[in-house]
Amino acid sequence: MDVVTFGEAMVMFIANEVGPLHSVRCFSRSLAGAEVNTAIGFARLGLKSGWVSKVGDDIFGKYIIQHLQQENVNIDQVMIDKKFPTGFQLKSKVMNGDPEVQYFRKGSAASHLSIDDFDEAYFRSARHLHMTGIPLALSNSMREFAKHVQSFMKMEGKTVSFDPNLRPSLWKSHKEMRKVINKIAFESDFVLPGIQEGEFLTGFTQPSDIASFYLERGVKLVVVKLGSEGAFYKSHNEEGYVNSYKVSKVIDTVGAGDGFAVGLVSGLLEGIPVREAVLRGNAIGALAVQSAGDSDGYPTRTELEQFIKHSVGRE
Ligand code: KDG
Repeated sequence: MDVVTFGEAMVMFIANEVGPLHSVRCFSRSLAGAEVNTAIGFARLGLKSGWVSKVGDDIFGKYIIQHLQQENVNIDQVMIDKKFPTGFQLKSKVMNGDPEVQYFRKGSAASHLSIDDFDEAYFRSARHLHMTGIPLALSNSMREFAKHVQSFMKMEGKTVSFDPNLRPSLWKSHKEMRKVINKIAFESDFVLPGIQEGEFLTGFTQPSDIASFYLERGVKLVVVKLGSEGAFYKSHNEEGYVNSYKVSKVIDTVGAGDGFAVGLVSGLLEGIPVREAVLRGNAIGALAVQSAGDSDGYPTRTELEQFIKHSVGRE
């Protein structure tokens, strides 16, 4: 495999009409979960990706498995848990800004993933591990699993990318969130915070200072996502801003950060220059915001190449 990832997938019901969630009558079913989004994104580009998790023995679990089979994501390590259910979430439809999200995931099957479920050979078979901060917040057992996977992959000489993906509502306190997330970030090769996440995690406001904070603690490359302003990257020998692509209509911003990770990490794994990998991240982010589902807008390899070639309207 090229990339392995792990986390929680949820069935997502997206409102068909604009308005607060409690007033919505009709929803469309889709799939959510930062890590599963990235696994789908990598597979669409033709990389071999695997996603490790647990789902409940229920229709939501069946839906997730079927969806991932259709997307060619390896699910050999997706376990079916007889005791706990698959989580789900509702997402509102908005004209501007970020949608309202309500989770129904407490005590889900995925949150029971633990070190007992760790399969050494499966993780060893991947070149790269992509992680996000969400599993660190879901349960103690999942946090231990995450730490274990990261140290194992590092010991095996694999590269690790980490997107903090801060979800304050899932954490007991901001202090704990900062401490736990930074500990994992310091042990990663590539760290990809959004600008506000970077500010919160480091106390700095400038992308360059946020990046230096992590570089000084052992990280090799930091890419700070700046939304419609593009992204800033910094390693020990290069740095720069990469503009975003012009987007005609933003439909839903959720899933854009995961799309960015797919572009960046796939580029790095393919050995293209860092700047081009960041540009690829921006391209997938731009495609992602133009559709309602988290991963619906992620491109195939041909779609990505066409988009980059024809998007002359870069700001
Ligand atoms: O990155 C997109 C995710 O936020 C979304 O799919 C839901 O993973 C999710 C979460 O736990 O918030």
